Amino acid sequence: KLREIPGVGKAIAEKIDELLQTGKLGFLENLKKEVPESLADWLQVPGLGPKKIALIWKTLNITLLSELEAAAKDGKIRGLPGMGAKSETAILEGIASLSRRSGRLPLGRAYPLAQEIIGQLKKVKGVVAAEPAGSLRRMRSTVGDLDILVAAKDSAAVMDAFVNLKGVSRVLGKGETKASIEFMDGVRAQLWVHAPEKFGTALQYATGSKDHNVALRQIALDKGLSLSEHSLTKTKGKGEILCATEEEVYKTLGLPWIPPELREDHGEVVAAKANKLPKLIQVKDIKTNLHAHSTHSDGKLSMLDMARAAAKRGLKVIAFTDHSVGLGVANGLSMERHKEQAAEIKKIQKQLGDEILVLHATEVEIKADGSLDYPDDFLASLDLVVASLHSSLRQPREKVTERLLKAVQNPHVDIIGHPTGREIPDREGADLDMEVILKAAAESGVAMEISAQPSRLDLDDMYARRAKELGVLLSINTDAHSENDLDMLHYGVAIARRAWLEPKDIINTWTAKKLTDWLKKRG
Ligand code: DGT
Ligand code: CA
Ligand code: ZN
Repeated sequence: KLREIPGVGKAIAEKIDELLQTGKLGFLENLKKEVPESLADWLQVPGLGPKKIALIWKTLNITLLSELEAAAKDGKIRGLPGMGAKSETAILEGIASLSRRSGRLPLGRAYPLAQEIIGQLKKVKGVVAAEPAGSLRRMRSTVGDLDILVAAKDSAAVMDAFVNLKGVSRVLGKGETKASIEFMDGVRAQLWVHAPEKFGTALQYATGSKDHNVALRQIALDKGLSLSEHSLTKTKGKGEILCATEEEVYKTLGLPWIPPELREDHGEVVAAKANKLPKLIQVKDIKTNLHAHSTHSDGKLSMLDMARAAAKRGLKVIAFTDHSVGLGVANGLSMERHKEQAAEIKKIQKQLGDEILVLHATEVEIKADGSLDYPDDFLASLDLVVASLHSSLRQPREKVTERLLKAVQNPHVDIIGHPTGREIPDREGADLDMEVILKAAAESGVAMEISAQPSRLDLDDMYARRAKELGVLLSINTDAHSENDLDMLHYGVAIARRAWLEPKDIINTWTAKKLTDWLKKRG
């Protein structure tokens, strides 16, 4: 019957038959004798295909990824037909990006995956609660693995559901209340099941960070208590306190509940003791989107549709920051085309009324020499200017810092977009002297962006927190190219929370009036 399937001929049918009968495939075994299996790893290196791999393997007689890397470093690839010094650099960069990729998982991938898993686990009978924990709950921009906590009286059913999730390739461990799995793409997830009356201590423990937990355990000890995953117990005599919620854990230790994004032992325990925790920014505080694209450059929606989508999400202002002329790949606008855009904004503003205010803006390229892609008088004529680095990111530290400084100090620039230019997980940001940049930003009054695009999250929390300390304003934007992108805002807000930012630190919390007054003053 196999041969009735379109595309399955005699050869394939025979192979399937052989696999089913013997569990082996002679054809594959022969191939494995001909071609070393480790060469398959090379295929993961971006830019390396079977032909080049065969050439390198047969001429240099190497088969391991580590040997390939060494050969590229020693300049042994450039002598091969069709290869040059550039190929060697490309191979080395490809291998470097591979090792980054196989390391930590971007939050933008981990978060939706965890939501999906949690949704599945919540359907299991007897599950009272299911929550993310670990670095995922603390919303780090990358996570090592997914930690998920479930409250249930009986663990068996939920453990089974977990190891049988769609896409699981390996079960790394499965006990009574703890299991660990690996998905096809190498992502790992852990499940911990606890009784509902102990869920508070369990969630607190598993959320971490490790350093935060160490600090809490010390506070517990000072109070004559020992804090564990299961409970708080008296160190002298008998007595056990069970906590169903995290609030009870912190309260028992004499502390207010600490938001997970702060739990890095970066001063939050001291602040909590003194009742001086920041009033962290929330998604609902954000009233404007000051970095968005339309079909005028590389966005997917017309300005009208995009503005409506933003208004639907409660935003009061949207700035269209389509790309500037030099970014040809993104259909950057000439000054001539800006006239059309200005006319269209006038028209759609009438249609939109006071639903949302549309600003005529630009995302202007910071060119390799530090100059901007439009002349100053043109920038002055726009409502708002975002300046961003998209090219020549690998310039030496001094040069690229100097280049960004020029943009920071240009009085017409209002926001520096995704300042380091990093892309998670493949591309590291420019080698900037951020301390110098942030001090200059404090002086010039330019706002530094926290890009909410999950592939950017740039500035990241450490820099954003330093920015606040130095008195720099921040701006959280989605850099939206589609309607869906508008829903990525919460990632940017999470990074801002990790940076201890409050509504007053972020220009997107301002009213339309306050914002436009600020923009006019800046010129
Ligand atoms: P990751 O996965 O590398 O991004 O980082 P985490 O923070 O998720 O760490 P992970 O997955 O090793 O452990 C999950 C949580 O378990 C962690 O946030 C806190 C808790 N934990 C792990 N090891 C220890 C430990 O040695 N002591 C304490 N107190 N807690 C720990
Ligand atoms: Ca983890
Ligand atoms: Zn952009």
